[in-house]
Amino acid sequence: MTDADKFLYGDRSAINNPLAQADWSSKKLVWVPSEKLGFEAGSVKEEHGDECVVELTDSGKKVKVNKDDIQKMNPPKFNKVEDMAELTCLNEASVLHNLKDRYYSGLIYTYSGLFCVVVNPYKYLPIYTEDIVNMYKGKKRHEMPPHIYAITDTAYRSMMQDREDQSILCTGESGAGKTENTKKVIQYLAHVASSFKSKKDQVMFPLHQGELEKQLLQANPILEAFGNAKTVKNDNSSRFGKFIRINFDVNGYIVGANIETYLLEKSRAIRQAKDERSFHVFYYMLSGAGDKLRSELCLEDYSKYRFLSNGNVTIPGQQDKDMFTETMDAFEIMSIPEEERIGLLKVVSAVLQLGNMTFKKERHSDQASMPDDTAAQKVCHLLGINVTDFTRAILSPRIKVGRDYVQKAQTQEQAEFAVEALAKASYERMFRWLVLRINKALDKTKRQGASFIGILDIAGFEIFELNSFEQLCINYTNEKLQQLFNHTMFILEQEEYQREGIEWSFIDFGLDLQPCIDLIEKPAGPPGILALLDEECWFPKATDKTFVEKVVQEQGTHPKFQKPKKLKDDADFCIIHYAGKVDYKADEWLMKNMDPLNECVATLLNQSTDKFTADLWRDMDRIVGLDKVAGMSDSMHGAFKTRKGMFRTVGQLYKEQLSNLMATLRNTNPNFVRCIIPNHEKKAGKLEPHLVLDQLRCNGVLEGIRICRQGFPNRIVFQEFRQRYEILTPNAIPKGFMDGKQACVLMIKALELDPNLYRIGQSKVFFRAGVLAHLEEERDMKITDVIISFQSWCRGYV
Ligand code: AD9
Ligand code: MG
Repeated sequence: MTDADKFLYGDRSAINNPLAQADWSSKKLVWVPSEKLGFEAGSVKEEHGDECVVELTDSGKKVKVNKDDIQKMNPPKFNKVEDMAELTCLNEASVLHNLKDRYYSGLIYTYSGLFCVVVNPYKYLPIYTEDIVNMYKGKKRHEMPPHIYAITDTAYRSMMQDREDQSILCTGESGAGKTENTKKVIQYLAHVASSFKSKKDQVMFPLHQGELEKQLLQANPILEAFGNAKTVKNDNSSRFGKFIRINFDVNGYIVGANIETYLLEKSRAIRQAKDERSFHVFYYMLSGAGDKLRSELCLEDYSKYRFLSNGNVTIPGQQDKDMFTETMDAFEIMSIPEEERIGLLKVVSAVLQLGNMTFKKERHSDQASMPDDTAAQKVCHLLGINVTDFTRAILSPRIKVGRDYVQKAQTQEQAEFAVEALAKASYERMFRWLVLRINKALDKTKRQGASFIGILDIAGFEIFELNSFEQLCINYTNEKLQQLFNHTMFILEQEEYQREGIEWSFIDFGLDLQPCIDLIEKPAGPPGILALLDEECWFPKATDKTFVEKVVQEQGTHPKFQKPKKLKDDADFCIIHYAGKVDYKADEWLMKNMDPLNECVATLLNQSTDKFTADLWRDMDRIVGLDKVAGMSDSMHGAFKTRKGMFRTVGQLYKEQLSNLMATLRNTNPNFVRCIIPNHEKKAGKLEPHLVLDQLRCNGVLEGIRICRQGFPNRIVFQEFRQRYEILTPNAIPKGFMDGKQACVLMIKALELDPNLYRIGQSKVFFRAGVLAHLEEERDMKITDVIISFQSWCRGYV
C-alpha cells in the first residue's frame, strides 16, 4: 500500500471479519447519546417498555436510556463505508461515527448520497499530486475512493456526455476548507481539460499548462491577496464569496473563465478585531515593496497607520515579503501591466493614509477642522486630486437643497464617517476593478464556450450570539442554496421512482424553505425584511429602531419570525432559519443598507488626473450622498425622491446578484461539497463530535437523511436481494429458473412485510429506512444459528 493509498482507501480489512459480525448481532450493539463523545457504543441488556438498559462498551457502565434516544449501530461490514447512503441504519450516530472513523484513518472525503462531505485534515496529505489526478481521470464515481477529484471528474464527464452545465457548491463554516477544495477543482480541470496537449506543444513548453490555464490558476493568489485575511478562525480566510465559471468548448477544452464575487467585507480595510489582520495585500506591500516603490507609494511603518491598529501581525509559516513577490508574479502571468499594478497599490496605500486624516471640533462651533493636512496631501498625491478641493469636499461639501446647492459644514463625526466610508468604498471599487480585470484576461480567447462548470465558494450559515446585516445576507443565501439541494434531491428521487414505476408520494422539501425565504425577500404583501429596510432607508427620520418596529408590525405573526423574548432583549428579532434560530440585532442596518458616500469627493475622484483612479470612479450612479440618509441629516427628503431609482441599496443589489446566481445554478446539474471543520484549534487529528454534528445539521447532511427516510432510502437490485436474503425464506422459491422480480415478490410475500414498508420496482426493491437493517439482523441470526449448530456438530464429531 502506498502512502497515497492509505489516505484514499484506508484499511477496511475489518469489514469481512465474521467475528465482528457475530459480535454485532449477538450483543445488540447500539449508540446512546453522550455529552462528551456525541454518541457512545453500547449493548442492550434489558428492555422494559420505553426504556432499556445499555452496557457501554468502553466503560462497562450500565445506563438507562429511553428507547427513542437509542440509535441502531450498523453491522461491521459498513465500517468506514465510502457512501453513507448505503448504511442500513441511517441515523445521526452512524453518520458521525463513520466520518470520525474515516477521519482518524486519514480518509477525509466521504459521500452521503448527493453530498460529498470533507473534513479539514489540517495537515498535508499526499492525495493531490499529479499521479492522483491521473488516477481519477475518466473514472466513474464508484470506481474510485471518494475525493474532490471524483466529484470534479463526474461533473466534467456529465457535462461532456449530457451537454449539461454543471456546478460544484462548496459550503461550510470559516476554516472548513471551501477555498482549498475549490482550488483543487480548478487544479484538476486545468490539468485534464487543457487544450495544451499536442506533442509539439509539450516539446516546446515542457510545463503542463497553457497560458490560459496558468492564468486561471493565478487568479486565486491575486484574489486571495486582496480579498483574504487572517482571522481568529482561519489564517487565510476569504472575506468574500465567489463563483468561478470555467467555460469549455465542444471538445471539452477550457476556452475561458469568469469570476463573480459576493459581499466583500470591506469594513476590514479600516478596522480589525483583536488578533486579526486587514486584507493580506496591506502586509505584503508594506513588507515587500523596495525603496523606490516605497517612496512612490508614500509608504510608512506599520506603527504609523491607524487602520492597521493591531500593527504587524504575522502569519505562522508565511513571509509577507515573499508573498508580495508572488502576487506581483501572478500579475505578470495575468498580463496586468506595471502601471495598473502601481495604480492598484496606490489605492491600497491611499486607503491606509485616509485612516491617518484626523479631525477636530472647532472651538466655537460644531464644525470639524483638520489641523494637519499631511495625510490628506499624501492621499491626494496618490489619487491624483487637488488637496484643497478634497479638504473642502470633506469639511464642507456642497449639498443639494431643493433646486440649489449649498455648502454645509460637517461635524467632526460626519467628517470621520465620510473618510471611513471613502476608504471602504475605494477598497471595494479597487477589488471590483481587479475582478473585472482578471475576467478580461481569462476571457481573451473569445472562443465560444459550449458548456461550463461553475464552482461556488461561499460561507455557510453563520450563527453568532448576536447577528447583523452581513449574517442576514449570508444566511439568506444559504436558505436558497439549501432549497436548491432539497429540490434537486426531490427531483432525482422522483425520477428514480418514476423510472422504476413505483407508487410514490414524495414531498418537495424545497417548499419547506420558502416561508423563511419570503420573510426575507418578498417585495410586498406584506413586504419582507429587505423591502422594509429599503423602505425605511427612504423614510424621513427613520432609525434602526423604527425599522425593527415596522418589521414586527408587518411580520410579527410570520411563522418563521419571533420577537425577542423579554429576558433576552439585546436581540431585536429572531428568524427561524432552516439551520436554527438566529438572533439579529439591527444596529446600523439603515446605514449598512444605504452605504452612503460623500458625493463631492466621489465627483472629485471621478475627475482625477490619475487615469486609474478616474477609471475606478467612473460609474457614479450607485452613490448615495450622506445627506440623503435618513437619520444622518434632516435636510430635504424631496431631493432624494427624484433620485430614487438612480442607485440601489446594498440589500437590493445583493438580492439581485443572488437571484442571478440561483438562476444560473438552477440550470446546472449541482454537485454539493460540504466542508467540515473538525475543531477550532486548527489542529490535525482531532475531531470534536458536537462541533461536527452541529455542522452536519446546518449544512443539510442530516436533513438530507431525514428527507431520505421519508421515501424509500434503501434499494437493492433483485438479484442481490435474492442472494442475500433467500436464507430467510427457504421454501418460498421453487427450484429451477425464476425471473428476478418474480422471485423477489415471492420472497417478500413469505417475509410477510407490511406493504407500506417496501415497493417493488422494475429492477430493484425499495425499502423504508430500517427495514433492510432488520432483514440483515435476521439473516445474521440465521447464519449464527447455522455456525453454532455447525460448531456443535463439529464438537460432536470430534
Ligand atoms: V473561510 O470561510 O474562507 O474563512 P474556508 O475557505 O472554508 O474558510 P480554507 O479552505 O481556507 O477554509 O481552509 C482553511 C485552512 O485549512 C487552510 O489554509 C489549510 O491550512 C487547511 N486545509 C483545508 N483543507 C485542507 C486540505 N484538504 N488539506 C490540507 C487543508 N489542509
Ligand atoms: Mg475561503
